[in-house]
Amino acid sequence: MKLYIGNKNYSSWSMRPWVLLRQTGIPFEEVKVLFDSFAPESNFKQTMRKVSARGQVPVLMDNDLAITDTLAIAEYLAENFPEKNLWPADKIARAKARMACAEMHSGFTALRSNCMMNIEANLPHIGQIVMRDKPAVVADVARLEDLLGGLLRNYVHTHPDGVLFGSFSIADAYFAPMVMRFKTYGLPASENVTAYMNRLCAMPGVAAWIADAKAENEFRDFEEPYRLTR
Ligand SMILES: N[C@@H](CCC(=O)N[C@@H](CS)C(=O)NCC(=O)O)C(=O)O
Repeated sequence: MKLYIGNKNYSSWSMRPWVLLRQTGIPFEEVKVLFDSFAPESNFKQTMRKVSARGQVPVLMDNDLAITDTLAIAEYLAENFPEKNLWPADKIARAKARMACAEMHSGFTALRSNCMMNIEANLPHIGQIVMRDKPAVVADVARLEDLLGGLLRNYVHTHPDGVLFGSFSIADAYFAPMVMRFKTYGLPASENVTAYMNRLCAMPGVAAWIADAKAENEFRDFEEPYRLTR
């Protein structure tokens, strides 16, 4: 299988399936298509449109099947590798994990658009301004605390990994880019949620992505609303 991804520093959607594959030891080949721009004539768009008409990353290629959209990729992997328990085994936990991923997929738009993923950057001063001026971001941060805090209270004691549903699942991969945003922008979280974020960052699959992102050195102005120079 091949996974097409964008810049590791910026591409939050790419991070999710990559972390899922790497953390669970499913073999795959990474194909990185660096962002130049998202204009139709850009190298990124021209390259990705040849892979799938949608022209976005991530794309999972399994032989000649191109799967687009992170949730569809995660479901495909869960079906093909049942022994990896990518979703929690318990039906109720699985329903909650799916709810959390679906909410992540379609929600948290204010947080996502005002605090774009930028792993290499350290922007706590921007986080403070955003939290002062953007009530929708404040609401997203509160909702995330509520969601993660609630799951951690219910499940964390069931496994020493201390992740969302006891052992690493699609839900943890789904929230990893959000954790990156909390770190870059110094967003507030409770002690319990902060400890989870730190545990997640230390997991080998997540740590490997972070290390690659920090070493990448491929910066793009259109992904950098807050930095004029580096
Ligand atoms: N819902 C899609 C979102 C994918 C997405 O927005 N990818 C971004 C990179 S993180 C992209 O390819 N942007 C280029 C564009 O929209 O033209 C998914 O879950 O995979």
